[in-house]
Amino acid sequence: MELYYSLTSPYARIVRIALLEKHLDDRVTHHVVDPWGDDPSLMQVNPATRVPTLITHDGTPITESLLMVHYLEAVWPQPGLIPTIDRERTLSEAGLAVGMIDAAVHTLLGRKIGGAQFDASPIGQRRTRAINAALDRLEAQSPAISGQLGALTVAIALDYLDLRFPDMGWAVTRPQLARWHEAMEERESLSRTRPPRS
Ligand SMILES: N[C@@H](CCC(=O)N[C@@H](CS)C(=O)NCC(=O)O)C(=O)O
Repeated sequence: MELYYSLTSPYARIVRIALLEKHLDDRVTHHVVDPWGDDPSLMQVNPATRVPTLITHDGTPITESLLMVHYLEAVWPQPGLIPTIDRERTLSEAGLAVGMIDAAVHTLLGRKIGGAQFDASPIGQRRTRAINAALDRLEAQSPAISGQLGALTVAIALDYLDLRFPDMGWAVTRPQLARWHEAMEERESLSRTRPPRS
């Protein structure tokens, strides 16, 4: 398999972590690319020029991080990221986390296009509200510390907030979630894929 990714993309990190958790990482050729730099090799495999993009053993490109997780789970079910017994819960947590990531990425893009006033616009406020509502829900009920898709994706989303919105201070009013996050960070797949702070 081949994986196109950037070191800071939270979507790509979902797949990188899935590969590590499933002990598949050494079967993958890594291509670190800048998705915003119109890298020709990325454009060739993914018309959307986005990371992550996974090329399967038979040369088929798969885009969309959660579809890649679906593929990996189907072909290499063990160890499972979405165990049958916890399927609903872990999918629900993963969806909540991806919603936070989407809102955060959208906010950054909005600021790039419209400047800092994006945050005060109706759509900017909607995105901020989405992040805070998800954080509040997670404070009320954090996932179990585990290698399941939900917990891993929530940790990725919180790391991304810390990376891109360091002054946000989400942890101050959400002590339980902050403690959960700290404990999750010890997991090897998370520490090995931590985004560089640049
Ligand atoms: N829904 C996609 C989102 C992928 C995505 O937006 N990746 C960003 C990097 S974080 C990207 O490649 N952006 C470049 C662009 O939008 O042109 C997924 O889950 O894989």
